[in-house]
Amino acid sequence: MTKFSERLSKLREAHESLLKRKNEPEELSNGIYTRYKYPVLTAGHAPLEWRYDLNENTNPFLMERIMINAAFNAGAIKFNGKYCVVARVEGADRKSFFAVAESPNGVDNFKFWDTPVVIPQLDEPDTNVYDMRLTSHEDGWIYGVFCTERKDKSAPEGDTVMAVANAGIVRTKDLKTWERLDDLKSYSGQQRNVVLHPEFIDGKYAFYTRPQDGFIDVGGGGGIGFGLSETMEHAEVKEEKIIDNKIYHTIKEVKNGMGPQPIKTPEGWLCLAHGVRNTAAGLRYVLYMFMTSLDDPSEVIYSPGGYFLAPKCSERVGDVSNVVFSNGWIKDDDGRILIYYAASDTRLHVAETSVAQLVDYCKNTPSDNFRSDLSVQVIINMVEKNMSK
Ligand code: M1P
Repeated sequence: MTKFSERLSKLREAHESLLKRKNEPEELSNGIYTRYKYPVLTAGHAPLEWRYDLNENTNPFLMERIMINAAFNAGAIKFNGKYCVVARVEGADRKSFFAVAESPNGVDNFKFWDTPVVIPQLDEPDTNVYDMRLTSHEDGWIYGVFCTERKDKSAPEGDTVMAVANAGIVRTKDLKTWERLDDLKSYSGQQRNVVLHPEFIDGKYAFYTRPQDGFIDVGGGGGIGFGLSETMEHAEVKEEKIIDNKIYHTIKEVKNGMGPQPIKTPEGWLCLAHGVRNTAAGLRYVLYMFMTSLDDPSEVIYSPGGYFLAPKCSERVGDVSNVVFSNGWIKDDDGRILIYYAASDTRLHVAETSVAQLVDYCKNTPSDNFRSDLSVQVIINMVEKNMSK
């Protein structure tokens, strides 16, 4: 065996064993959801064929020619009986792209398809693309709404940072061929974290938006907006109503954004979102939930206080530490829900729960009363209730 083939077989063995690793649920959960121990996707899951020139003549040292940095924020969908995620994969060159990975059970054995997703370009190409939300719409298409980032043309000379974010839109029937549609047109500045609602509202397409004045800072904008568009081919939201705002001294004080497409339940739409606050150590991203009315998804009917899921232990460390972010979840026919959440912009995890648990959580978790003394009163009420048993 040559050194090359010896190294190749070791690489293949390590890759196989990572992909085949069985995941384990945590032993004692909080009753709301159960985290799984291992990330379901990491940079190491990327196929060797993406990273190595496997020809001994042209790559005698069997070097990684293309390094993959991270695999994280993923849209998710059950497709042909398989649990599929469309992950944000980031190369060493800092460019993100999309790639589909599938699993037979949703909690382990995720394997990337042979090649990354090809996103057709518009007249002005995307510099970077990320965070695709997948919506299986009642019009029959699967839509992917993602963030497209381009250099800000109004940036002063020498400014190599200023960028503009907007919602790019693609659609597919097979997760393989993606048709590019016009980017979302809106009138409230930049957009990130845009999500398509799965049903028509008043015969129109409905979008959750996140207007923002700048690329990072939402400025005077922010909050989760809601607006309607006549078409998807040339999506245009003329008016945005803020349905869930950022609020002083809460987990969403700095900004927030919708997570995956909402899940319909007999009691309302389950919505998962992320909230951001500032700390001396930088921004902290957590997940939170709310429910909206079945009759009017722009009306919030339950708003549990505080975070739903926050970065814990090793999840707290990564390229952008102290971040959890989710743009994908899957509901099974039996009501099981798998929440795909990414840790610190580096890897993808899964937590398991159910429609019944999440509805109970949204209806019965005390809301935020915005003051310490009122939080104390909520605890005392609970203690008194327990003592009177
Ligand atoms: O780095 C944390 C997250 O930052 C952005 O989210 P938001 O627009 O709410 O600040 C996104 O770039 C997201 O991908 C990233 O995980």
